[in-house]
Amino acid sequence: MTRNEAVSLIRDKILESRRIAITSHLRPDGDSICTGLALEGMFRRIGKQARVINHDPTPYPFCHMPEAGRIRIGQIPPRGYDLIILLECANVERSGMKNLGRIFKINIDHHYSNDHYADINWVEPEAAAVGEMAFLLGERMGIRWTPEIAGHLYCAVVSDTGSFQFSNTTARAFEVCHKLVKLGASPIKTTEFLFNTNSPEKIKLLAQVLSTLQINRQGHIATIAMFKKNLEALGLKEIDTEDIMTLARSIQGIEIVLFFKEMGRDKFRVSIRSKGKVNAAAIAELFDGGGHVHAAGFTAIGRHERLTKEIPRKIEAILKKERRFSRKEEHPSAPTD
Ligand SMILES: [Mn+2]
Repeated sequence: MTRNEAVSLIRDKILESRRIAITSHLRPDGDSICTGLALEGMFRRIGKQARVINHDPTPYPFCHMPEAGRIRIGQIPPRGYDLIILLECANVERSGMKNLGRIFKINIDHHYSNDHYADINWVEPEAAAVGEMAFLLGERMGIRWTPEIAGHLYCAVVSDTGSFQFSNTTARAFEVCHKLVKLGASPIKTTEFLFNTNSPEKIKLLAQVLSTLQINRQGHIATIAMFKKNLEALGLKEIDTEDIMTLARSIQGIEIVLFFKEMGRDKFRVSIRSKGKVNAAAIAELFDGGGHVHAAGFTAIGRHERLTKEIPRKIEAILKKERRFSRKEEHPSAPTD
């Protein structure tokens, strides 16, 4: 199905629906939260009953948006909605929602790994954010925009592109943001809100996490770690750590950052960020995870000391093999070694 076909089907389904629930993945991020609120606003403008219902609470700083109070936390009731839109969910389980079996589902995502499980699937890995996709949908629906809706979509794109720094920053992302600013989104307000609201505890945490920095001998894989005790000592709960990874990735020569977040005893969520030709999603898949080309993740079980040695070593071996292979591809007549 082409994008055009998917967007038309989605538009028609929305128009014929009365009560629409919008949900996103567990531990929702700026893109999924702001896009959810924007879609809710868009659908209400065309007379629909719409509501964002997320399984997990809204994290900082998004919980401080005045509209965050509109988000319901919990389960989508099995009756009462005739359409559910799932944002950035590779499968229904990712939403944390149960008993959605019979309700019509639309799956909107910009990640490579997606099970295409819904009645309509619009999966576009080239999109910078689902916020960008929601804007294209709104244009097709002829939505009369408000500064509030434009602001949410702009915030979604800025948040997912790391303020237009990541590799997903495309001409179309700029084009969409250009239109959103014209429609009333405020770049300065968004930047202040997203990036200049750190608490002192967050900066102390940043220092602790960066002090765990290890770099492999070749100098291209950086490892950092965050333990539960770090968060507890500072009285922090779930916290956005994207900026900490961005700092580790700013080290010259670093192509991959592995961020180990302790989830439980000997259990870590490992976030991967990569640069250039290194495919983070492909690496994550080797460890049963998934994600984007430059941002992915997986779960690892074992002692931290052992994992931070073994995992970079495995990745080194894979990269070495891949690079030898691609060199041969580029120079087919080169002697094999
Ligand atoms: Mn996103």
